[in-house]
Amino acid sequence: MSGRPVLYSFRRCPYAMRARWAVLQAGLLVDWREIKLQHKPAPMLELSPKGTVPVLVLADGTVIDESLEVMLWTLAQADPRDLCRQGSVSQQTCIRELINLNDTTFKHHLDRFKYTDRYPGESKAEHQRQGLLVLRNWSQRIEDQGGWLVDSSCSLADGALWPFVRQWRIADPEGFDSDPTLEPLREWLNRFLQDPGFERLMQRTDPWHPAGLQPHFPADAVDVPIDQPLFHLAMAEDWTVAKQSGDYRISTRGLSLDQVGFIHLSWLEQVASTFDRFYSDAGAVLLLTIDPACLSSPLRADAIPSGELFPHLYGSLPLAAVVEAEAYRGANL
Ligand SMILES: N[C@@H](CCC(=O)N[C@@H](CS)C(=O)NCC(=O)O)C(=O)O
Repeated sequence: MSGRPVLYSFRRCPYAMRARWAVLQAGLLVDWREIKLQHKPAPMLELSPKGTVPVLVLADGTVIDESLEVMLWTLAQADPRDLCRQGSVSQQTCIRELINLNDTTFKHHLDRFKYTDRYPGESKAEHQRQGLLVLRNWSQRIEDQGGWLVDSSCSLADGALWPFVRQWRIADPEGFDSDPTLEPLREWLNRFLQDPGFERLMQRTDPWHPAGLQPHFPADAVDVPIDQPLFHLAMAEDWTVAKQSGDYRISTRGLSLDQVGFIHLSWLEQVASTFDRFYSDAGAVLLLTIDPACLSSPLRADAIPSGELFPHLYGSLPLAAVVEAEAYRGANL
């Protein structure tokens, strides 16, 4: 046993997709049990007799078997982009209402439009009409709010809905792609589909068996050992701001934690090449030495496109975790 939460999942299920999306956002690693809907594993059914995915089983045995609850638990561990809009009750209400509309009305019409043969006597055209009313409403919202459903940045509502909008598009690609009123919604959906996270959350693995391989999700990531120091190159002026405000919230040169969702870190042997790639023409640069044992936000080493793993911190960097901040000018100086 790894001590990680266990996630029972099914690759193409939109509910499981949104749960895995939240796991990616929070910087967590979970033990990944891919299931076949026709052959659900007995241990899953013992824990959650209703037999739907996703199911998340925590280290203390707690079972979470509703996808929205899985997302909320996951983002309670870390929510570096404030997807849950902690500071705004009205935005939280808006998020709940949007998700509720998706999970009830929209899903109802989506199922009957997509799988009409499973619903004898139902009118495909009528469910298409009703589903499109919802989609057009979301599209208009996205336009009005400046790119996302709740405001001008991604929220829990966006993360919870996009797998279902994707399903609608799969059911009717020509209609979805040619409807001018859906243009903002198409752009919004494409942001999810073109994000590298999409490939990661659609990774494949064999159906789980107790005697087989025990993969984790995301499969390209690994835990970060907490007995080796971590490093971060910081612009001197950003470090000055952090010392005044109490924590450091820059992801990498010119990008904030809020924008990226994690802080880029390096292991010692990666510092010089990171400097050469991104900081060699910068002004005053500091090398921060970080004690990972002093961090409480999740740490996960994620693969960049070349396959190289880099440690990432899914939260702000507390000043107390920085054991040294010294000027850095590259390996050869
Ligand atoms: N309300 C549940 C719904 C989950 C759900 O219906 N998942 C489908 C797969 S997309 C499922 O497991 N169906 C069981 C089956 O088809 O046997 C949630 O949000 O987690």
